[in-house]
Amino acid sequence: MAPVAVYPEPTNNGQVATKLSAIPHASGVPVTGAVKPQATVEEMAGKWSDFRFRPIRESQVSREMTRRYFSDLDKYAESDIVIVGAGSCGLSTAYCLAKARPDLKIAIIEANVSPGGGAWLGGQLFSAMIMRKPADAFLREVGVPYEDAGEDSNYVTVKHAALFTSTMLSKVLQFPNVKLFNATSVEDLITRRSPDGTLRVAGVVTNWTLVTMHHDDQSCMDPNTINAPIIVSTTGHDGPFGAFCVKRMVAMDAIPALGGMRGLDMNVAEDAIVKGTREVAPGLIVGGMELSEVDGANRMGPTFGAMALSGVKAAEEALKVFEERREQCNEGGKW
Ligand code: 48N
Repeated sequence: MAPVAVYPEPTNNGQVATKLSAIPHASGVPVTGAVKPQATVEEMAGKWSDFRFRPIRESQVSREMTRRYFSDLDKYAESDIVIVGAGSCGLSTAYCLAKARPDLKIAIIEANVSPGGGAWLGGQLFSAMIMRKPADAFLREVGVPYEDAGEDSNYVTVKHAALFTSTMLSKVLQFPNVKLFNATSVEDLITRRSPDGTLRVAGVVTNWTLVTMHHDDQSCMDPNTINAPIIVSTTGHDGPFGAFCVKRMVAMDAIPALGGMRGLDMNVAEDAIVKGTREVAPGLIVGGMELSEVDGANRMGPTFGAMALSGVKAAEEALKVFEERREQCNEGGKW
């Protein structure tokens, strides 16, 4: 067998050169011949004694992963819209944007390895997710099954919050114009001064979250960047990672001091969050519970309809502003 260092680069689109197909199988029998028809699970049942995976070389796995990741980093280095935070609001924003504008490049930056934010469980770690009507319209749009106590009832119940979040993730990740960069934190914002002196947001500054968490105990670990004319920030209410972008804007004197999330009032909170979702500074749209920190809005506790519909509104605001920005972009078409 040739030394690994001379193994050929895979041809483009990931097809490996035929030479690799001569790698002797673990049993020493070279794997050759035409590709068999697609296997089925039924065929495998009960025949495990001669079961075998197709042979592979570890470098093929490494190259497939790294090639894709770095080509995505290259492609989304200039994005049309960046969504910070893949919680229920960020995911509904991404769904609405990607569906409405398949021509736009949409990057989602999520600090956790697991996207979904606080929407994997209902309140107090209970399973069921409650959404007040008319947010059931969003559930039907995305295809999340729910129980309705009848047309006179004021809410619907998704039997497990994870059913909502996993369905959202499945739909959002299938859009070809969406890229989720999870385990990745927004550590700062790219900003520009407009001629009139106002600060506008023109992208995000990112790093691996594990790096972000260790800036205080390691030597300098510089970040990466993504340029975009519109940032939709949905980083949740205050907490270790919460309300990141608006806190950063206050620190730069770009928006006034935060109002701070107020006490729980479901009826007041959800209307305020949906109606208040907007561009809080040039280039920065805020939705979901991060907005409660900006406006001093009440919290709603364990109802999620406002998160879904705030995402719908955030997408609408982003597309409105995106078209306006097109005129304001510099000669290079860059904001
Ligand atoms: O789920 P969250 O926290 O935020 P939302 O606004 O999508 O949904 C909020 C909702 O879950 C509630 O809090 C409910 C309705 N309760 C209300 C109440 O009264 O208690 O998702 C935010 C996401 C998380 O996944 C974070 O990991 C992520 O944003 N995130 C970040 N990602 C990248 N860079 C950052 N700097 C960052 N900060 C937060």
